[in-house]
Amino acid sequence: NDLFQAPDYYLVDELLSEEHKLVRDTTREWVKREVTPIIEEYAQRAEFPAHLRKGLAEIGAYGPFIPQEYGGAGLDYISYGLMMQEIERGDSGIRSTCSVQSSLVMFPIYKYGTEEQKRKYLPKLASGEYLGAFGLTEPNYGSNPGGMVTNFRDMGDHYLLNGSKMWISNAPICDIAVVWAKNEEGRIHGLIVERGMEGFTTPETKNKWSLRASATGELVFDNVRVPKENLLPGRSGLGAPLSCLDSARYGIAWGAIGVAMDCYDTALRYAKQRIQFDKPIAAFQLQQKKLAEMITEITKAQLLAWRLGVLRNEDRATSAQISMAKRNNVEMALKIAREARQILGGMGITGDYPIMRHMMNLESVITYEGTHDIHLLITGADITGIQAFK
Ligand code: TGC
Ligand code: FAD
Repeated sequence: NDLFQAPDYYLVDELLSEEHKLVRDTTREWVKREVTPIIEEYAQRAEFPAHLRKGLAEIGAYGPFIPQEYGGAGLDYISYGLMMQEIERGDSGIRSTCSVQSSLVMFPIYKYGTEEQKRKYLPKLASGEYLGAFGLTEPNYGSNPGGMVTNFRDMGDHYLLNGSKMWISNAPICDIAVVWAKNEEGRIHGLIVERGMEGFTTPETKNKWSLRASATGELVFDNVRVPKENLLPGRSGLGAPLSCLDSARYGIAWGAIGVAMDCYDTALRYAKQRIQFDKPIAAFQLQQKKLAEMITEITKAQLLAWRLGVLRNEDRATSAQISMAKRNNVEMALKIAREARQILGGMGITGDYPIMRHMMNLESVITYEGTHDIHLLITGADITGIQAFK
């Protein structure tokens, strides 16, 4: 078996079902064949590998937890997590595309959409015919999305949408966007905006040193006429977009483990082969400390993610529990990337190894979907009952 041998120090595999392992191995095999050989080149060119769209759909990475009657894979949340782990082992940017499509576009349409909206959009999103984007963040409202100024007005037979969203994954290449905007009363609602609607543009954000293989951009709405049937009627208020973030943040908690495993595995192999002072550098205590701490942290993160997955499957995972896992696991992966980079010495800064790309990607992952600080404050509010955001 020449598949990547994932570290599994506490035999976490024994906690997985046959279906989980099948999903994971299929995804792992696909990532190894389709992503690993090309990703460095695309990242260097700052280009999203658009040809992967179809393959991602084929392995079920768009809406794994959406029921099959709407084109999803009908899998549980642990399978979703394992898929994100394997895809992010390839690249955080490719995982981002899947997170947005599954948790931020398909999830709200499935949860809060009408039957017609579900039938119209979900199968096309699942098959990759449509790529979606999620517009919550604005230039002046990032951590505080409740302050958003993007708005829509009821014009009788349609809505008129104005405003702009910033830092939106998939924006330049999206076919539809789930956009959060305020009505006349200041209440937040989700609207499905389609490419081609007059006044809707998606300029690309250039000059990123992070998530270079993911397309990021703005969503700009200049008097866009949105048909009334494109409003998601099932839920309004800030809780609606935040519930989508719960699903995406959950997936990121798993995805970060994939990155950490890749960095650890790369560093361990290198340390065993690289000779200095007549010994492999793995023989030196300082390098062993780094590697031993890495596997300890990966193991803790795996257990956190697995338990969270069980709770999520039972619909018992709280938002605060999800925040804790997203925060812990992303920081864990970023620290491991930095240490792994050092183990490789000068070689660590090149694109011949994946570590530097992973490290730079994680600088976005630790900021988006709620910054590291915001997740800490969510835990703080949960345990004290006192919100320290405002
Ligand atoms: P607050 O007053 O606490 O809450 C407002 C309402 O929302 C409810 N709520 C939630 N509901 C569901 N899920 C959650 N996680 C929820 N958290 C809160 C809450 O009960 C309340 O409901 P109600 O009925 O009482 O109105 O809101 P706040 O304005 O004080 O903000 C709280 C805070 C700071 C935690 C929240 O705004 C936050 O999470 N900020 C971070 C913003 C963020 O994460 N943005 C992410 C943008 S999307 C993105 O980054 C995609 S990257 C994609 C990729 O490429 O992978
Ligand atoms: P700010 O909110 O301005 O925060 C700046 C700093 O201040 C941070 O360190 C923060 O922790 C700190 N801070 C803020 N408030 C507090 C407080 N109350 N207490 C203490 N410290 C605080 N958004 C979308 O809607 N859709 C997407 O698809 C999407 N994709 C993204 C892709 C990329 C590559 C990136 C980088 C971002 C993406 N985002 C997306 C936006 C992302 O969610 C925001 O960047 C994030 O929520 C932080 O907002 P901000 O950048 O405006 O930072």
